[in-house]
Amino acid sequence: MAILEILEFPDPRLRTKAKPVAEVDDSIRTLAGDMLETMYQAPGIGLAASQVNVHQRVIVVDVSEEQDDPHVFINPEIELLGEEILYPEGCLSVPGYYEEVTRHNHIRVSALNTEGERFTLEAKDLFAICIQHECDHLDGKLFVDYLSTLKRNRIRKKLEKAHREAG
Ligand code: GNR
Ligand code: NI
Repeated sequence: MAILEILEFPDPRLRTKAKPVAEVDDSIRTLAGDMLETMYQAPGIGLAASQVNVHQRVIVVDVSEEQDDPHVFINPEIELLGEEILYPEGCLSVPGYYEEVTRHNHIRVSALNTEGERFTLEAKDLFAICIQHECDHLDGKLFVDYLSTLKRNRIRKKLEKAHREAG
């Protein structure tokens, strides 16, 4: 297992559109395991491969309090159900900022598991919100894209300054 480096906004690599996984093999299983370890140690409730500079369609999510309910979704496809809700989101690639974003409170996800088998599940509330957030990453989209240009630019400038000062 390994802790992977998380890219931070406005790194242009976060804008890469991830490619579908062609075959679920040991390299993908290792990636998923490393992503879970990286997510837990951050700590976060989700992580997309895009955030660790791997542009393949893999996400991991665990919204449990005890960090004992890991989910891996490979080539996820989501169907939006339920109603729109506002929820304050954060992102490991936008550290220190939380802003309200509109999401659906209920979704259906179809994906491959780490054995390469397709499965479907329904997710609600924070689990649903997190999966939508992670799927956005795979398309190069960040929660700050839903904010006003003014707010996004303020966050960008603060993070650029923090990155300069961190060397
Ligand atoms: O840890 C995270 N918390 C979070 C809170 C509200 C909505 C979405 C998230 S996902 C985020 C981890 C992350 O950046 N995943 O891409
Ligand atoms: Ni994120």
